[in-house]
Amino acid sequence: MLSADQISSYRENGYLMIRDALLPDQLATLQDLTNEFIEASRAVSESNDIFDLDDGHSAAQPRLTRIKLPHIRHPAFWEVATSDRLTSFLKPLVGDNIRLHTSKLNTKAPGGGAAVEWHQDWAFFPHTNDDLFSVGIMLEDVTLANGPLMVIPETHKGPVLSHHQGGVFCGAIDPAHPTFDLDRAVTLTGQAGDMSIHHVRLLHGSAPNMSDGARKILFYEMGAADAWPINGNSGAYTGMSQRDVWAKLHENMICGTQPISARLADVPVIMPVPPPPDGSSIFKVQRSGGAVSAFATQAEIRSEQPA
Ligand SMILES: O=C(O)CCC(=O)C(=O)O
Repeated sequence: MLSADQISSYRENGYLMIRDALLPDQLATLQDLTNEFIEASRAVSESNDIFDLDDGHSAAQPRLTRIKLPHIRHPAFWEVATSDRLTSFLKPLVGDNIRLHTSKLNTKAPGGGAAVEWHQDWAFFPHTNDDLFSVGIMLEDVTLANGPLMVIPETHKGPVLSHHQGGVFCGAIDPAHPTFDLDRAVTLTGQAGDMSIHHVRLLHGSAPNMSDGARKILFYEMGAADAWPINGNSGAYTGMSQRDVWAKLHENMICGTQPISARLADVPVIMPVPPPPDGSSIFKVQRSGGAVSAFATQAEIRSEQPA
């Protein structure tokens, strides 16, 4: 359950922190499984359907940015998502009918694990309404040092900023954008078992993990079941890649050109196309799409400091 204050705070600010959201046995199960997946990644030398590898990954030292789609990798991830415990926090925000859009377990590796550049999830998967959010379950303590999620309150009520660079979708805003105000950012730290919820249009990002432990946050992207995905980001539903969808749109043109804007009532939408060369995870989208980093300088300064 959520209190009336929590609900109005979410509506006003676009995010919410819930302490001890997971039951102890749920947390322990997911922690064990996550460690097993990280162990299994020792056998992998290239990113694949399950693992998104970070720079420097090796059998001796696993370095992952992400375990992809955990809800289909092991039933426990689905069971937690659908548990009465979790849904009791979500129903007050978007009603009783909730659908999962996707899931990911971002396991930012120790000692510099990749930043996530500032973005709005909505830019990746626009829907017919914006009653969608991302649930972030902390599987280990999240501290200032290990690349916590940062959010800019109330931006979910503002415009959807451009996530394009050089005419390509790059999954990140330009940090030089005049409305981007880092001074307003709130850092979401917490203990294992705590959970954040952020609105699909809220601006958020996270710095590299400069600690000596992995930063593990399990994200479920969900929303009201009456929010229908707008075609063009149909990969999660059709199995088609963004590249194939983009090609198909062109194939079907009778005359003229395919615009990247879409006309809709009430919700601002910019379609996440043309896709970048590698769309296999947000890390790869931002890197291959040429996103301008808000964190590069910070990471460089930190890595230049003597150990
Ligand atoms: O892992 C993080 O810190 C942020 C993840 C995120 O925003 C995303 O994957 O869309």
